[in-house]
Amino acid sequence: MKQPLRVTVTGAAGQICYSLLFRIASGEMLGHDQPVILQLLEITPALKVLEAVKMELDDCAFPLLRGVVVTDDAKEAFTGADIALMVGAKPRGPGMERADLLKDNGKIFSTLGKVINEVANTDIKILVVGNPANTNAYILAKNAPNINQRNITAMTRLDHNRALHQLAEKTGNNVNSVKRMIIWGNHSTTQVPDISHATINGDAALSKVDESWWKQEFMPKVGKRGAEVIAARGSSSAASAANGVIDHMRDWVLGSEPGDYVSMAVPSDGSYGIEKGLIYSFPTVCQNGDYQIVQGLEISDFIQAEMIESEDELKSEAVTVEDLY
Ligand code: NAX
Repeated sequence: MKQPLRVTVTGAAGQICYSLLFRIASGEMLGHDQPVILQLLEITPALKVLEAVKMELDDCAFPLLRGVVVTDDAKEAFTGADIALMVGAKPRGPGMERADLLKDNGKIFSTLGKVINEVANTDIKILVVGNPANTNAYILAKNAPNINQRNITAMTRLDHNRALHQLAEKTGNNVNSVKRMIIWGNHSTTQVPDISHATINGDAALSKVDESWWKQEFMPKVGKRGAEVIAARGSSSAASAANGVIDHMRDWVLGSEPGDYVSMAVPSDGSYGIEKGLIYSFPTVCQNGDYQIVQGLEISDFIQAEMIESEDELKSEAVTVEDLY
C-alpha cells in the first residue's frame, strides 16, 4: 500500500468543499490505491460547521481516508502537505466592485502564500479556486518564492468542461468524442473558449458548426455560464466546480488522456507571447506528475486578439493588487 498523501483544503466548510472532500476521500482525485490525509482549514467562526463535515467524512468509512485534521491555524494546515486546494475566499457581496473583491481576497492569498512558503514542501502542487482565481494564484506565487513556481496553478477546468458540453450538445455527440478543447486566459468573462483545434470523433470541430454560432453564441455562453448558474440557483456553481478540481488535479498527478488537451491556468513561460509569470490558462498535457504547455499551435488573428484582451485584464488585475506582493 502507498504512503498517504496529505491534501490541504481551504474553505473546507463551504459549498464547493461539501462536494469535493467526499470525492477526494473516495479516491476519485488521486486514485483508488492512494490513501489520503485531509488537512482542512477554515476561519474560526466556520469551525463548528467543519466539525460536522468531519463527522460525515468519518461516517462514510472511506477505506482510503487515513486522517482528517480540522483547524483554523494555517501553519498546521499546510505542514507536510503534498497538495493544496485553495478554495476559501469571500464571495462577491452586493454592490462590491471587482477591485474590492480583488483586494479583499488577495489579502487571504498573500497571507497564506507566506505560510506555505514557510512550512510546505517546496514541490507542493497548488490549485487556486477562490476568485479571482488567476490573480489570487499570482499573489500567492509572489509571496511564496521558495515554492516551485510551476506548481502554482489556478482553475479553468470548469470552463473547459462547460465548453466540452456545449459543443457536444450542439453537434449531437457525447462529450467524450470532443477532444482538444482550449480555454485561454483569465477565469473571467474575458476567457477565450477556443474550438479552432478541437475535434469531434476525429473531424475538425470548425467543420461541424457555423462561425456565427461559435463566435456569437458558444464563446459568450461558456464565459457567462457561472453567472447563468448563479441566476438560477441563487449561489455559485458548487458540485461542478468540485468536479473541475478533481479533474484538474487527477490529470496533473496521474496524467491526462493521450492525444487530448486539458486547460490549466499556469505561470506563463512566455508561450504564445503571453507575459511571463502571469497565471494564464493554456492547453496542456500532463504526464509523470508534471504538465507541459502545448506548443506550436497556429493562432488565428481573431483568437490572438481575444487572448491579448484577457492578458491585458490579468496585467491590470496585477497592478490593482501590487501592494500585496
Ligand atoms: P462558500 O462561501 O460556500 O465557501 C467559502 C469558504 O471559505 C467559507 O466557508 C469561508 O468561511 C471560507 N474562508 C473564507 N476566508 C478563508 C480563509 N482566509 N481561510 C480559510 N477559509 C476561508 O463559497 P464556495 O461556493 O465554496 O466557493 C469558493 C470560491 O470558489 C469562491 O471564491 C468562488 O467565487 C470560487 N469559484 C471558483 C470557480 C472557478 O472555476 N475557479 C467556480 C466556482 C466558484 O465560483
